[in-house]
Amino acid sequence: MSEKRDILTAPFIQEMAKTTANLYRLGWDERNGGNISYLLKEEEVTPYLDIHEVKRTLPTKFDGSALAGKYFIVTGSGKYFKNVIDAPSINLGLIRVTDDGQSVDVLWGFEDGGTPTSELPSHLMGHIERLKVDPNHRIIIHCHASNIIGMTYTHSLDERIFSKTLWQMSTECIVVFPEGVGVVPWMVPGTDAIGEITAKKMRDVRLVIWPHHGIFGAGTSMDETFGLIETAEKAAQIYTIVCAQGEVKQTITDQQLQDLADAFGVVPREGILAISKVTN
Ligand code: 2HA
Ligand code: ZN
Repeated sequence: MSEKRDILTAPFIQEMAKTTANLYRLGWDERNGGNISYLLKEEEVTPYLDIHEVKRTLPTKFDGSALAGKYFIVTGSGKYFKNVIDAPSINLGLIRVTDDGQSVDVLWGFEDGGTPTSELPSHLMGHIERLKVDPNHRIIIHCHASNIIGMTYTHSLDERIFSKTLWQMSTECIVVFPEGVGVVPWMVPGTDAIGEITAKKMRDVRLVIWPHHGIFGAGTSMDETFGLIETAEKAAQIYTIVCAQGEVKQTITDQQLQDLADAFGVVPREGILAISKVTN
């Protein structure tokens, strides 16, 4: 058997460590808040691990068979993002979904006996739905983005109205998430039920807001997914500033939002912009 490389030098571990540190630094993952899962290709794992060596098998409470055999590096339940960079093998774990989809095998990490994030159902169900619409999909990040959470107290939770406000708060938003955001009702986190509704939204959008809790973002790379959340959170921050400053005198108009979408070749989600389409 060939010599294995030190997994702590693996690009995916470095990405997890840097991303959790950045999210912590931004104040979006206090205490054990937030979780990340990153779909890995087998050929990314094999230079570092004997994939036949299963340390533990942990049951999941839902049918993950659509992900059978797939590998993920995930943050641990109850673990603090700020600690990942100093102790990856305790705070992260590399898991593989079993053939029957009822459990996950732990191949590396969670060295203090830990388990995957409490939001594993939402993550795995989200991966299942995103992979159906985007074969390059790989990442799901959940975090407690401060201004997005704030907005869920003061703004309508109608997802079309919410999406439009975010688009209006920063010119780049409609280009970065032309499909808008999804908003689910307030629900108990960590359950299959919130996982199901979040994943269902993810058929159409890559950002799903959990009112009074946080946000889920999905994407093909860590940069793209982080950037997506960052862009929405920045727009929410502008909303906070605008509300604090007082009366709104002007905004980006629906026609200007459509012009932006046209200029960047993206299609805004139907039913948000009030403009009459001119066809040539
Ligand atoms: O992992 O963020 O939603 C802690 C949480 C639960
Ligand atoms: Zn959370």
